[in-house]
Amino acid sequence: MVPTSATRLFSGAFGTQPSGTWSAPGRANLIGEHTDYNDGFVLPFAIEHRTRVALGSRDDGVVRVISTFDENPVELPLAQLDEVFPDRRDEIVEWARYPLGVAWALLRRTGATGVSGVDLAFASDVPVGAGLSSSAAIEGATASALNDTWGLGLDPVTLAQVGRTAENEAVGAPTGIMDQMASMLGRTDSAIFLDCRSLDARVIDLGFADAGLDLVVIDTNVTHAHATGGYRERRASCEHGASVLGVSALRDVGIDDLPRAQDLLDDVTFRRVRHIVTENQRVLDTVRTLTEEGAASIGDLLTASHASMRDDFEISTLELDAAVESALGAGAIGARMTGGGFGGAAIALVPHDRVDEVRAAVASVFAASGFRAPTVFTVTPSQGAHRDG
Ligand code: GAF
Repeated sequence: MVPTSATRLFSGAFGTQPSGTWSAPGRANLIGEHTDYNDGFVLPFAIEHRTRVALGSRDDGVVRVISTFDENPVELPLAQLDEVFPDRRDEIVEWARYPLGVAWALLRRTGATGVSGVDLAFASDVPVGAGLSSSAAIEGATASALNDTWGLGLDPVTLAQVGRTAENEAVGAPTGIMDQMASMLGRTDSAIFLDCRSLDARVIDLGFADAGLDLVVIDTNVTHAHATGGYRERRASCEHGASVLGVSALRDVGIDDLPRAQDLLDDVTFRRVRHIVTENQRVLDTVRTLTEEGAASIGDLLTASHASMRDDFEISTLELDAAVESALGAGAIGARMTGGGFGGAAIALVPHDRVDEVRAAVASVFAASGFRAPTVFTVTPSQGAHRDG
């Protein structure tokens, strides 16, 4: 096994060699924001930044986790996971709720008994708090490792559902399923077109390199906290809108229904609903445009998505707006914030020879505005979760 920071952490902390390593990526969302929990459409892709886990079995039914975030191991008998989650989760240090929550959700879903204890050591290069889903990466890596080790035989979509259960119930963040699906199903140079109602997933070729485009991430380094506050509120507004309109989810509201929705809803709820309805349409339009015309033609859809999140859904920030505007001004063909919002990162689709200009423009606008310096880097659509060694 090639030594990695996860295997080194494992042997340093546990004094033995792991029996295997697995990894799962973070994701960027090309388009389709807050549509997942409305049963709608999303088009995310896995990025090359990954969380790696080294695993060794134990014969005492105990799970021990350690990570480069926090080198103090957290230890619990598997039989006690049910006592801790969900009600006593506060007793577990926050990062460890993700892997322990996945173990809990896996055992609950499968009813498996008599599985071995495990030591797990995690190392991640997915930026935390950037809206690039470091949480789905740790969930996907854990779910893949335990699925193989415990011989559960679950498929990637089921593992994504397990990850979402962990996030919703063990961690307590009321998210949809987009991030876990992207992390499990990601493919090189492709995005995953996901129908969040049926969970049908189609691999869509992005062809960025052939179109001479780079996907640039602008991490504002302003941390989001969607477990509370804004994310939860937006979700509640969408549910309220759906219930007034008499549908089970906003997926069932079409563009033609918007005039009626405007008559029935208060202004704020109407704008939240309009974002979801138009964003679903933009995802469908983006998939069609990618397939028929190629990546060079999707820029305006990305930028329109940002405007909708800024003006209707109101989840952007001054930093994200500045990132989008300065990238567009320096030659990006489209740009938008990505992820849950209230901070985190924007993405920009940029002709290869304009990337340095975009980088410089964003840095200079941030400095002139007195914002914290952003981190700007390119990402490549990458492979989803797998066993590494
Ligand atoms: C976060 C959530 F985890 C996703 O489920 C999704 O709702 C996203 O915000 C917004 O599109 O990443």
